[in-house]
Amino acid sequence: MKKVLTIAGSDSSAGAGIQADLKTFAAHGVYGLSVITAVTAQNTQGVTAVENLTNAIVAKQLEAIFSDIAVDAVKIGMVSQAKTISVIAEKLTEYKAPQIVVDTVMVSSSGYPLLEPKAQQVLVRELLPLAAVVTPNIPEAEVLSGLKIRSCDDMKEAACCIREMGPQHVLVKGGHALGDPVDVLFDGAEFTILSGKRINTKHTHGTGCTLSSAIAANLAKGLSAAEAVCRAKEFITMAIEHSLDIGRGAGPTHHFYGLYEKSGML
Ligand code: PXL
Repeated sequence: MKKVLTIAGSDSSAGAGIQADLKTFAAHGVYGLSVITAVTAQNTQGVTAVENLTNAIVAKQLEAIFSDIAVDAVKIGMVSQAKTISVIAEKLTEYKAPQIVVDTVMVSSSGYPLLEPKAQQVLVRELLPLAAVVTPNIPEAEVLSGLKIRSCDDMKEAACCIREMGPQHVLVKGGHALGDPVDVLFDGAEFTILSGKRINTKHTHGTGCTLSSAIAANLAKGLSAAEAVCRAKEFITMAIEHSLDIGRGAGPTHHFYGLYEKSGML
């Protein structure tokens, strides 16, 4: 079995973060490993508190995994603090971690800040150069590129600008724009436009986490970046189409709908 590591925060409501990542890995038939960077207290209505773990325990978790297990791909999600980002970049370089997907988590969908302002530069300087794929949404792509994004051409320009920061592939996700969502993938030479149909649901908690984990799982299985991204988009589309009405706010997506359907469990 391929082994895929997520480095991210815990979401007590299990729709996003570590919990979404591990469900995504399980749904892809890869073995999921986790390094927890923070514990968030949250539900479908929002985040009420965040406690970051120490750099020492983050480093120890990474050492425990990499000293023993040959990891095939890594997904990095919420890492709030500058020093923790540096520790992660250092360890991933030391252990020559392959196929790194960076989800540039900045704020929760409910608006709670998940990246300290001064950590942003460190993310750009130390993590983006290690990335096989980076997956900013429109607001994150605007922050990273300094550009205002109003059109597909703007998304392409932002993708070019972010690629200059070192990642091999940039996926700018268009879900925050109005209308049917269009994502733009750039590999330094060609743009791939991935268009989808907007699904009418408020239950989209953890979609970014799920998509980036699905990309990492697909890379671990040996798919090219373009194929990994296309299949991951199909996976998140299925998971949103069958998202769950759990709690009073934005519910989670259904990571196992496809498997449950095939097995006759539904
Ligand atoms: O979707 C971004 C995100 C990532 N990681 C954790 C989160 C969230 C959003 O709530 O809680 C732990």
